[in-house]
Amino acid sequence: MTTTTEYQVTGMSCGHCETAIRTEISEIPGVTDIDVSAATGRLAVTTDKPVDETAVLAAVDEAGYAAVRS
Ligand SMILES: [Cu+2]
Repeated sequence: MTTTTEYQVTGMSCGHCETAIRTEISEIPGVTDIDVSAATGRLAVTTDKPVDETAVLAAVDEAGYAAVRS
């Protein structure tokens, strides 16, 4: 079973931002899909097991952006 959680990211402006976030999120165990848009700030993370929300937020922070659960 997969679960998708959505977040709102601030600070993204282009495709490089999307890639930076995608790279960090993909390192979280259990992540199977990532949908991120600099245009809308929307980040959707699909996982095949329960994933700590704080791990996602920390990964976004690591990439240099800020996110909140939406
Ligand atoms: Cu950018």
